[in-house]
Order: sequence, then structure tokens, then C-alpha cells
Amino acid sequence: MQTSQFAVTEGDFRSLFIRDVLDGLQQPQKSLPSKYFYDSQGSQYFDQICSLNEYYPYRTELSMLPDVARDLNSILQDPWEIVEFGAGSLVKIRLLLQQLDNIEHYVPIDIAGDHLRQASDRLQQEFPQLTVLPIEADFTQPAPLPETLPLPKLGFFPGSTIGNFSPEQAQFFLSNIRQSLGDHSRLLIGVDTKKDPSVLHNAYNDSMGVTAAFNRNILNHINRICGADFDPQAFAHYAFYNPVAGRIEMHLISTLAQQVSIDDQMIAFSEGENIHTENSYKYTPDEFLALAATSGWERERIWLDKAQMFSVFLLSAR
Ligand code: AVI
Repeated sequence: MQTSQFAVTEGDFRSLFIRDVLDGLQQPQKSLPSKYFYDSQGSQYFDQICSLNEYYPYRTELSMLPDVARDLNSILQDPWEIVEFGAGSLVKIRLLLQQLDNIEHYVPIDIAGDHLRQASDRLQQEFPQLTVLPIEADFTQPAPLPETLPLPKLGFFPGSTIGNFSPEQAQFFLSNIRQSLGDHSRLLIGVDTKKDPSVLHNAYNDSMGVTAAFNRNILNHINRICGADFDPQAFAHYAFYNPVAGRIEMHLISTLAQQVSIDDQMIAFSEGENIHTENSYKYTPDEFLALAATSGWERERIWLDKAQMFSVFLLSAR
């Protein structure tokens, strides 16, 4: 297995992290970038969320992928390579690789380098004919793919992670990957659908409190990396569906007036003041296709589960 790195150094990561955190917390509406949920504890919480009954997106998409892969196998006749954005533990790709005959290269991109390399080693052993070429990088940032990859590319972006971008950011991201995947590329992307708000509410307010712990954990991550002194227990988890914006919003609410030191700055919170930590946009198929079209992608196929809880799109580069 070859490896490739576009990684930032630890020092760069820390200063970017501090800058993002202070930028967000010094605005009148305090906010934090949701990508900072995912330290190793946060990734474990997210894995637990995926196993919860209330959190339907993960298991619904997983149950759809074998059928998607079967259909895809008849579409992808020539040799292809798959580029996965934010590949994580490489669980979903296996469901594709088990059915797809013509994949020669697989390029998982993820910021968690050690985890990515270990998962890639295991995948390489399971699929010895495949060339696995992991790239340690922040997939949200535009970056060219290595020029050694000559085959047409299928981008893979499952899990409705696209929903964690604003529509403008999603458009920017989709245009960028359209550029880096090139002409003749395709994109297989999972997108959460609009549905009964009570189902959405329960998915982000689970009865075991795992989503609450996941939300608060962003403060532990900030404490560790930025030398801050947040007390996560002094913030309450609050998540709701905003029907006008078509998104779940997650917030942390300060339960008392308090001051927090971050790097060399003090940030004041009044009692009841909120930090907006995440958006999770939900799209009807038509809304998502319209967004994709503005980024150079057109509809090739859509799969929906029976209850229309989740959608998977195959898009082709225009
Ligand atoms: C990763 N992402 C698609 C999840 C979502 O549903 O927006 C993150 C998450 N936040 C709370 N629960 C899960």
C-alpha cells in the first residue's frame, strides 16, 4: 500500500483550531465549527450515536448500500477509482467493494491519519487486488488529488455529512470536488431527507444522552488543544428542528453566568446564552438536485428507502 500525506503539522493544527474557536466565540451569536466534534472521544460518541435506535440515518443508508452497489456495478463497466471524502473507519466502502467488479484504486481521505492508515491496512489485506492509497487531509479544504491516479473517478460521500455544511458551503464543496475529480467523474452521495419533525427531534435528542455527551465533548476537545478551561457540565445540550431553514440545529446553553479562558483571551457567557455547534440540513430530492446542479453535477440515479427516510444520489459531472 502506498501512502500520501497533505497533512498540516500539529502546531498549524493548534493555531488554526484556536483561531476558529476564538473567531466563533467572539461573534454576537457564538458558534463553533462542528468539525471539532471529532477528537477520538468524539468519534467514539459518534459511533455510539450510529448504533442508537433513534438515529435512523446511519442504519438506513447502510441497509440501502448493497442494492445501490448492485445497480452501480452495471453502470460502472470500465476500470474506476473511488475517492471517499471523510472516510472514517471504512465501513461503508466495504459494502460497495464487495459488489463492484471494476474498482482498481481506492483513495480514502480523512484528517485522522493514524486511524485512517490502520483501517486502510486492514482493507488492503481484505481486498489484495485493490490499490488503497490513503490521504491524510481535511477533506473540507480544496486539495488536488495525486496526479498518479489516471482512471475516471467516483467520489463517495456517504452519511449525509453534506448536511453539516450550509447550502452555500455545500455548493462550494461540491464545485471543488467536481473540479478535483475531473470530467467524466461521478459522485455517490448520501443525503438525509425532510420528514416528520418529531422523528428528527428524537434522532438528535436520544434517550441515553449520547448526542448530549457528543455535543458537550467539543468543549473537552477545546480544553485539550487550546488550553481552555470550559466546564462542559455547565452547558446544556439543546437540539431542535428549524423548519424554515430545513435543518436540525444543535446548541450548547450556558446554565450560569461564567467566564472561560481560551489561549490568552477571556470569553464571557451570560446565563442562558447559547453556542451554536452544528447544523444538519435535510433536503427533499428536488432541493438537493437543484443544489447539485449549481455545482456542476447532474442526476443519474436516486435511491430512496421504502419509508423515504434517506436518499442516495448518483450524480455525473456535467
Ligand atoms: C456526521 N453528521 C452527518 C451527523 C448528523 O446527523 O448531522 C452528526 C451528528 N450530530 C448529531 N448527531 C449526529
